[in-house]
Amino acid sequence: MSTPVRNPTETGRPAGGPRLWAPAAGLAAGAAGIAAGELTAGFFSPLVSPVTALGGAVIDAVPPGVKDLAVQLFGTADKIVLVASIVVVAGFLAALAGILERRRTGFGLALAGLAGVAGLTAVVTRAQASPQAALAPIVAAVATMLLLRMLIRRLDTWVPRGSTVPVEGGEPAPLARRGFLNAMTGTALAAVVGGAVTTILTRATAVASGFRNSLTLPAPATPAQTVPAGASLSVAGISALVTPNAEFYRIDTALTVPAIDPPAWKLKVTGMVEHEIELDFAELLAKPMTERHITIACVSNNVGGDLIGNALWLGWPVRELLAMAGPKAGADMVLSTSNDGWTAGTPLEALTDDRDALLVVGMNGEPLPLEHGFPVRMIVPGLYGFVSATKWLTELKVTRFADDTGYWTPRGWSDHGPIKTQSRIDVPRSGRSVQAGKVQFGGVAWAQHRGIDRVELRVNRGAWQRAQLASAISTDTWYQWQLGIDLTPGDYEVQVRATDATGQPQTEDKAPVAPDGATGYHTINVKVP
Ligand SMILES: Nc1nc2c(c(=O)[nH]1)N[C@H]1C(S)=C(S)[C@@H](COP(=O)(O)O)O[C@H]1N2
Ligand SMILES: [Mo]
Repeated sequence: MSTPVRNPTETGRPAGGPRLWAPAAGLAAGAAGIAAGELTAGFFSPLVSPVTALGGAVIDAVPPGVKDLAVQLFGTADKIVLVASIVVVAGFLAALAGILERRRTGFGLALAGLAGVAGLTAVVTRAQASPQAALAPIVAAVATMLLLRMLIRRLDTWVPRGSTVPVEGGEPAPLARRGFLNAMTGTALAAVVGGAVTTILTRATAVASGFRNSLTLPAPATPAQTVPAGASLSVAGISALVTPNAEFYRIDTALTVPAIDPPAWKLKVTGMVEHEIELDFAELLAKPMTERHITIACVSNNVGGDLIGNALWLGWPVRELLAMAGPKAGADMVLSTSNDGWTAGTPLEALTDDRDALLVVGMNGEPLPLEHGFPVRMIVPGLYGFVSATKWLTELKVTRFADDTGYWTPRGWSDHGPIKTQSRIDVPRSGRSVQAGKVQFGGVAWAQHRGIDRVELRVNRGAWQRAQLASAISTDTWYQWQLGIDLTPGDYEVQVRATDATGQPQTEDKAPVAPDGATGYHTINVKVP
């Protein structure tokens, strides 16, 4: 009998604590280790922690179909679901490490080490990673390994109640058991406290909120067009003409909202230019600002969907910055890069022609909200967000479509993304019962940078009936429309179509969102009892 604790007791059970404590020890060690890692990240690299870096790597790696499905299934909760899945997988691996380490010293440690290498790889390959970001996964792995070894050692020397087998080091059995349980409690407590402190600390966003709150926006040199009195129709339940910031849709691949200190912000203009430029935030704010209502839309917006919004944007025209840089002949694209590494490829022409493509600092009279790109984003009238609306903007590279591609293009989306003419019925909601008589229909239609000529509705595939079209703010925004239709009891299918100002009606042909935007008529069903 060389190591008494490893030998069977008289009852035939292996010495040491009950089986179940091994995965529990693994879980506690893993949780405390990850908490230590996240805490380290909170201090040294709030934007890139092991957990969020792994999440980001998953987001970048999953095939486009899956990402689509996830967005549709979970809506904006998809990121929470992703982090939760990472936690579940980590928990499973930690429990496994506990079991392995109990079986054989070093096996569980090896698994923890491997997980640490995965975390380290994810962290150092993130665009926002600073050298010190590598510290967090190392701390997480080392802490997990030390705690795991300590807990399993105590578990090994824990002699079951009533057993007569002597324990290693001669500790009396009850003491050994208490020792293990105390160590477990301590480890679990450390995990909880570490987790809580991290949540408070890594509110780097809270820090950025501070910068944002203390910011005063300059007055526009070119104020927004006045909104015509007839632009807002009084139809209950119709989309507001201007979408409040809190209700504005949000789409991005960022697990953690980049928190950028405006004094540290810089925009670089690089690539095929006569002069490279570096612009800081104070310089940008000093430029003559333009204010414009512009409706932006996501290419992932399904027919009838809500990934679209209209806001009053304040910014400096991109064309003026590009004119200073002097694009070279042959360039046809500007690759804009976000602080988190995301990129969009925009036709150079859309940024140099007379449309007001803006380097935006203000949204609806406030500094940009953090999740909408603070401190600076790009907004380009007429183009879907994935090829133009880069948030947390840091670089504009003048280049060619033949040489560079934006984030989504190799993932199954188009390289160009002009917004397609679309219309939506906001009221009544599909599936609702409405009272017989004149039924009030209302909604929005858009064909950015071309404008809307007319909106029509048809009931049960009958003749198209022209709706009342509200006055436009500009061709770059959506238009409200309304129509009262007499309905007697029955079931109805109602469809809407818009025709843009060039005379082109939207197509009835159904197309999915990928690769360049959904088409087809928004169709709703109403019942008149
Ligand atoms: N940095 C960054 N910018 C981004 C994205 C992103 O994933 N990362 N998504 C784009 C897409 S697809 C859209 S539709 C718009 C959405 O802007 P919003 O979230 O302010 O509505 O942002 C664009 N800008
Ligand atoms: Mo999008």
